[in-house]
Amino acid sequence: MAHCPELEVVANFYDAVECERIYRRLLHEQNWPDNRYTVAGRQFILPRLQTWHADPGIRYSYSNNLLQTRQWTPLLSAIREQVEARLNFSFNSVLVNLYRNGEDYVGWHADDEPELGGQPFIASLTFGAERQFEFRHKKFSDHGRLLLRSGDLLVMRPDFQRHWLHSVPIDRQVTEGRINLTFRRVIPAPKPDSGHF
Ligand SMILES: O=C(O)CCC(=O)C(=O)O
Ligand SMILES: [Mn+2]
Repeated sequence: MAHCPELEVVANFYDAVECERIYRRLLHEQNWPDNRYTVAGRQFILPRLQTWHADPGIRYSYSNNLLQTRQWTPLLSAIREQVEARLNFSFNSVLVNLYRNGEDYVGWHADDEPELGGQPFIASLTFGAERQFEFRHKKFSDHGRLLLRSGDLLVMRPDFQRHWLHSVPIDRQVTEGRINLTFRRVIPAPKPDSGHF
C-alpha cells in the first residue's frame, strides 16, 4: 500500500455531535437536483447527487456543464471559514456530493481541470457514513486507500492531482448516506477585454 505524502487527514475536524447536526442540515437544506443529465443529446445518470456553490463570477466547466452554480448557504459559508482558518488558504467554491448509500460512488479521476490552475489545493470534508477513499498513481502501480470517517478533513496537496487518481468505490455493506464537501479555488477566467495588445 503506497504512502502518499500529498495527502493529509485531519481526523475529527468536527466532533460527532457537530457532524450529526451538519449532516442533517445539509441533507435537508440542499434541495438536491435530479441526477439525470443530458450531455450532447445523451442522457446519463450520475451515481450520486451533487450541488456546486461558488463566489460570483466563478465558472468551472466540469460542473457548469452539469450543474447550475448556486450561492453559498449560511452553513456552507460557515464551514468554509473554519476550513480556511485551519488551512490558511482561501477557497471560492465547493462541490457537494451526496452518496445516498453504498451503491453511490465516484469513479477514478483527478481534479485537474485547467480552471483549478497548475497547483490545485483541495480540502475535502466528510459527514455521515464511513467510506473508503482510494488512490492510484497515474504512471506506476502504486495504490492505496484511506478510510474517511465522519468529521475527517482530507487535505489534497497540489501534486496529488498531478500524479494520482482517486475514487470512492461502491461498497454494498454501507446502507447509510454520506455527504462530502470539496472546497476548491477556481482561477477566474481572464475577461475577454482585459487589454492584451
Ligand atoms: O467523496 C469524496 O470523498 C471524494 C469526492 C471527489 O473526489 C470529488 O468530488 O471530486
Ligand atoms: Mn475528486
